[in-house]
Amino acid sequence: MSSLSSSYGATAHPSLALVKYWGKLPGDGGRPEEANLPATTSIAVTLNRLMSRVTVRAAEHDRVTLDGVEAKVERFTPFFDALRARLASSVRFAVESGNNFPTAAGLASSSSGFAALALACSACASPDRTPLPPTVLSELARVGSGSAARAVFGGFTRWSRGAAAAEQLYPAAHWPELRVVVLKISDASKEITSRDAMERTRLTSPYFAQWVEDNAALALEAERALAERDLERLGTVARHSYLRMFATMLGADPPVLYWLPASVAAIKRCERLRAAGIAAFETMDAGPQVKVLTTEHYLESVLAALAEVGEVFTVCSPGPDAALDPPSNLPPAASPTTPLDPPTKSASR
Ligand code: 2P0
Repeated sequence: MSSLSSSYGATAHPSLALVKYWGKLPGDGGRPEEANLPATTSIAVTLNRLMSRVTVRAAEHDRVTLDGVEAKVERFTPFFDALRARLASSVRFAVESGNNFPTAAGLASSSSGFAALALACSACASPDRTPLPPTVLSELARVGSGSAARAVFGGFTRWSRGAAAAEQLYPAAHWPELRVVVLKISDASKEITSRDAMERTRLTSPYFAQWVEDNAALALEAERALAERDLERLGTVARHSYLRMFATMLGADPPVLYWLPASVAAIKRCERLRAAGIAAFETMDAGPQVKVLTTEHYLESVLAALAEVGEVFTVCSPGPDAALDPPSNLPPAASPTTPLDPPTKSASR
């Protein structure tokens, strides 16, 4: 069993949805097994250069710091409780968590954060530090944040409508030439959390039912494009998914709009690149940042064009599974005093 002095570190990488999860199935009666069950099937890629890192210790009370700042522990309680129930454990957790990218700015920090937490907390609470199987970790991470179900796995993932856990479709090696250019439009935290925006959309947008109905065909098309590594096809379906997600959000009451003028400039820039025969397919999430799918072949042209409209934060390839630190030689927790390297510093394209 874990002792008060042992610490457990884990890292995970955010999951970028190509076909989006936006909306939950109703019926969350506060039971963890019903939390964050998706109304839509999502298809995603895990991004290698963006990273969350957590360190967990057994403690008297649950406690979480994010990038060195004490967080509201209630946000984490359903996840901790689900994990304790699964392991029949009464361990409380002291967590230090950090990201090498802006938190709560639409770069999926909750996906990588909860995926890393599921690994580290389960090691902390289980006998002999044995990690739980990935599908169980995915289920537990989902209780913390839906998209975290996918971030447990590297490479390419599917999280089906209503499914308790996500699954890996292909490891990262399936498509090593794929690149995702992450364009930072703003690092301000979003005005409305994705959780609240998603729920508002479900409850008030007259387009929500149609969004859900339309999703099944998009997910299927994305899977076929992925199987064939067909970027034109995958990029086209990814654009349909994010644009229809935002169309549905705009229909909410009050409407939800995460875009900034520079986001639109980036979208238009991608349109011009495609017209010139350069593969550049953008997607966006719950924030103003723009992520552009391309391949190694087109990368230099895409980077040159996008640098005119925003700050290229990093360039990612398909990334690895969430991972527990090796048992010895644990590195220190990420915090403002021990910052994670920004992804561009170590980036070698
Ligand atoms: C996704 N997003 O599929 C979608 C696309 C944002 C846009 O999952 O309430 O933090 O914790 O389950 O996972 C962001 O929402 O929401 C998200 P919760 P989450 O990646």
